[in-house]
Amino acid sequence: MLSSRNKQAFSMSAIASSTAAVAPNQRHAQAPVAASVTHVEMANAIRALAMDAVEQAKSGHPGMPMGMADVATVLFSRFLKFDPADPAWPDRDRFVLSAGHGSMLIYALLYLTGYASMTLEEIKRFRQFGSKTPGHPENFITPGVETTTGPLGQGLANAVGMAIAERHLAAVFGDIVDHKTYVIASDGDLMEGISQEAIALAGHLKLNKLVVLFDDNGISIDGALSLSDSVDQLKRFEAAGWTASRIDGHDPAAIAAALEKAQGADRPVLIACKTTIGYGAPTKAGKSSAHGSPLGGDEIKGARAALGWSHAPFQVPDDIVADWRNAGERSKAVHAEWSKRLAALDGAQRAEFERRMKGDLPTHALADAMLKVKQALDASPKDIATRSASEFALEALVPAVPEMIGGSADLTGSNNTRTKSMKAISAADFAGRFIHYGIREHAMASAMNGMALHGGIIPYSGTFLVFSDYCRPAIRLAALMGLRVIHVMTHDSIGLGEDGPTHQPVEHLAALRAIPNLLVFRPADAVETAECWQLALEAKDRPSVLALTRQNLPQLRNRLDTDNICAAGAYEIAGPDGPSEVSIFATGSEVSIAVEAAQLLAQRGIAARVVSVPCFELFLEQPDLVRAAIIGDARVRIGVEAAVRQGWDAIIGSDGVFVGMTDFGASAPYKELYQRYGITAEGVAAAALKGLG
Ligand SMILES: Cc1ncc(C[n+]2csc(CCOP(=O)(O)OP(=O)(O)O)c2C)c(N)n1
Ligand SMILES: [Mg+2]
Repeated sequence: MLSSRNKQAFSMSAIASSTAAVAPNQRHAQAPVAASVTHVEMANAIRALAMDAVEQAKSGHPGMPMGMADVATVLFSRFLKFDPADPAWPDRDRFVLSAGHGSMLIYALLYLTGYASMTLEEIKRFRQFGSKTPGHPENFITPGVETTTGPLGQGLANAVGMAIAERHLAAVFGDIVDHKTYVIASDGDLMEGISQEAIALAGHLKLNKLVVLFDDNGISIDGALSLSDSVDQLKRFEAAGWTASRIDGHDPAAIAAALEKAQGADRPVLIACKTTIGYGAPTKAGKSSAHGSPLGGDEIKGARAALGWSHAPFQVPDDIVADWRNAGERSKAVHAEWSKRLAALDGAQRAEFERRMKGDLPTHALADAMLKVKQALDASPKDIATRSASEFALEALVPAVPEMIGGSADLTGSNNTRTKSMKAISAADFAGRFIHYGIREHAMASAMNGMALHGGIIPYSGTFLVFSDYCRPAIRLAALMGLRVIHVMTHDSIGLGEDGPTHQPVEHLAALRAIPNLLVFRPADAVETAECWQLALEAKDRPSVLALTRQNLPQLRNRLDTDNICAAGAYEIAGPDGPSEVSIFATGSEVSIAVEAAQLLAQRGIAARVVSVPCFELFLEQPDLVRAAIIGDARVRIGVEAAVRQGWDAIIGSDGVFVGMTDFGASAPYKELYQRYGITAEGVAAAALKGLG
């Protein structure tokens, strides 16, 4: 099945001369390694490792790595700026394997180019517990893997965020930030809806250092792509403001020429690489049967013969490994030059760059900003919506924490995420700190992951809480990866009123709380909002959601606490001096209702305390004794939240009383809705009386 051209042994120098007419791009283009082995041999090393590892694991996806081996070989041996000795080099090109099922492609590349942690032993342990070679690439497991991929489309949108981060940091720090973001994306990546949002945003922002290599193999799991798709991808990308071309993805000269051309692009670049899935496999190449299962002994034997690869499983001849290692050394000089440029930077600027890339907060500035906010709220309390309280906090936090990049999915005025001084990021000026993501929640959340992964940026965004569903796959990955991204999600209950049940979140808090490693904050007033912002910023290894109200709320915290009282996740906000018969636990807008209910109960001689629970996760992480003290020993426990009960039993127990929602809400003024659903001080007091019997 191999064409004679593809069988032909291309020497690296032959490729170099075939593209010599293209002007090398100053700092990026590095001379091809003086190689003794052929391109085909280098690519076949990837193919062989992929089929052998999948075979040994008895599971995995050999087709994609075998199909994209030529593209990856040209990229990694001639274009990608990277240093296996320093996987965290801030100015490395980012390589994103969006088609994460092809994980053996990147594992083979990491091994061959010389990442110390990727040994042949790890390749042999593909997909085994505790290996560096999990089923899909996980950036927190494997050095050299930039992001965790597998859910199709995410990697592509992550890459858009990385490319935005690069442009922004270059605008702030100059030429110590100057790298590309390369993506390998499959048919599935481009079919997912998120890809449309991502490519539209990338095209709009003219992210000219973003290059997508599309594995244009016309095959997905069900069979030929023609079963389900007839999009002209070139036209689609061009319509979004990209430059797009199609090449033979098995022709190294064509691949090199397309990548060379991409170096000087003035907009994002799509290179559709026509490939054969499972390239080399005698009966399965070009078929979906090569996609996601071991090829089998006979097929592998046939593939070895067709590819001219006579070596034993997992064996790559020394000269081929040596040439791959040379490819891994290619950027050493560029790396050294970069280190010199960094060292030559003004000391303060260098320290600032290093601080940001490490993800350390400007501790003093942040503490000063927090104090300023708390003093202002103490001096003149604000009975405002928590979305406005968030804006008030941001006015102090954004200048203090310059790595914060805000945004909104077209709800800027409703989410209150843009402070007065913030300029918008645009294609013409990336120095701004606010992103108009457009109505693209999913790509927004995923691009934020990419920014956080890039480093140097703490992204925060805005949309309505009900649309957290549109962000959820990306939020889940942020939690899995442990990324500091902060989602401001306003209009957090029936308290938004007239927009009605389509916009009133009911199950969303519970659904978000179900995601491990995600902090879901629901502050009760302006002071709690500031404290929750601080906690979200300080949560270096996890994402946060701030659920904020549309409606105004009274300021309940009227004492200046310099400590962050929300840090324990829950605390008694009101209560009698002595023991209580009733404990009322509430979050956000329902805390003031709970406080009123306690007052009603006090009038009837019943002692009730109120516990504000701004963050379930932080509360449930407290030591047993702390948790027990906050929960207390009142006879009746009541939970109040304008949302479903799910999750609340962890606090009130299965015998606790819950005042909240069981249905979707309705379109009406919010005060009337609270009345009709019984989420009122009277309702809570009545529930307490009933509980007391
Ligand atoms: C969001 C999402 N849906 C479904 C899947 C399961 N899945 C993995 S690969 C794939 C499609 C395979 O086609 P393609 O992307 O073209 O990859 P190829 O077979 O060409 O390697 C699917 C549906 C997934 N990983 N992510
Ligand atoms: Mg495909």
